[in-house]
Amino acid sequence: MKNERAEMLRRSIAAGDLAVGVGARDALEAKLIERAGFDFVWSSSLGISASYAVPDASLISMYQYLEAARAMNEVIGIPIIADCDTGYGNANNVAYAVKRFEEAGIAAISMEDKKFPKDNSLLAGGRQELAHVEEFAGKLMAAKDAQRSEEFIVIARVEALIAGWGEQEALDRAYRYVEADADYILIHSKSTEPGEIVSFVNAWDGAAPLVLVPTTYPQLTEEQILDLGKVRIVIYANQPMRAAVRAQELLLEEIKRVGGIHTIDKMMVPVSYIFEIQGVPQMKESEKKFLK
Ligand code: SPV
Ligand code: MG
Repeated sequence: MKNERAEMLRRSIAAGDLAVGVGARDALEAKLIERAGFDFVWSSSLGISASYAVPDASLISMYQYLEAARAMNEVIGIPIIADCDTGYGNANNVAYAVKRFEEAGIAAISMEDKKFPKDNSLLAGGRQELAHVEEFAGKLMAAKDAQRSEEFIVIARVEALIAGWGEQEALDRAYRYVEADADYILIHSKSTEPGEIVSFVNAWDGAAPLVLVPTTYPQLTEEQILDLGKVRIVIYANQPMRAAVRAQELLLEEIKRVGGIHTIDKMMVPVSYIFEIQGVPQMKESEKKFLK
């Protein structure tokens, strides 16, 4: 079995470029991200759980995350990095999840070294309990052992900075995860200044490329990230969802305020635009051939 989307992601990184992806909660958002020219989609646990309006705290099941990622994958041609939280349990759950995500054509999974059930990393006062290093290394080995194609990518996400355990702990964990065969290291930070991440990146001399999620330190531009030299993937994890919520609330307020929908045309795309994103033109083409 060949995983062509994983190969695509690997190729863009090998070329020395920065692969830039954006977080989606559903297939429509994934499609917009592809159309805007990004390299990959991040199927976000925050986004998918928010689409059910429940906390990002391991509440919905592996299958709900899988179905969301599968639906995205079916309508786009760029790779997906699936945010698989803590791997949904122990090494057995991880092996099972990797088989299902890879069968669905997903290019990569990212798994974080926290205890199940987890809290979102950016949640003020959230439970940020780290798993034992060896337990997590075992989960990474289980993931790599379960993948069927050579190309499939397993990203180890280090949460030591999020949990406040410091840079040395983060580095020690990241080196151990590379030994356990992780393909890339996602180093996450909730600092509102890029200093913490820049310091980690400068100290890192492991074999694996690094992945950043600059939600809380947006000052760090792609150009500056490329200059750091060791980062190959950047994920803008949740901006389309946050923009959509803002836009929808403004629209809903306006309808309430004026008592009708006669003032809101400029706040929306036309229905025909939605039809186009849904692939109606392609469906009509095939109707011509096949509807007798
Ligand atoms: C997500 O988008 O679900 C992530 C990134 O895991 S964060 O919200 O920063 O934890
Ligand atoms: Mg997540």
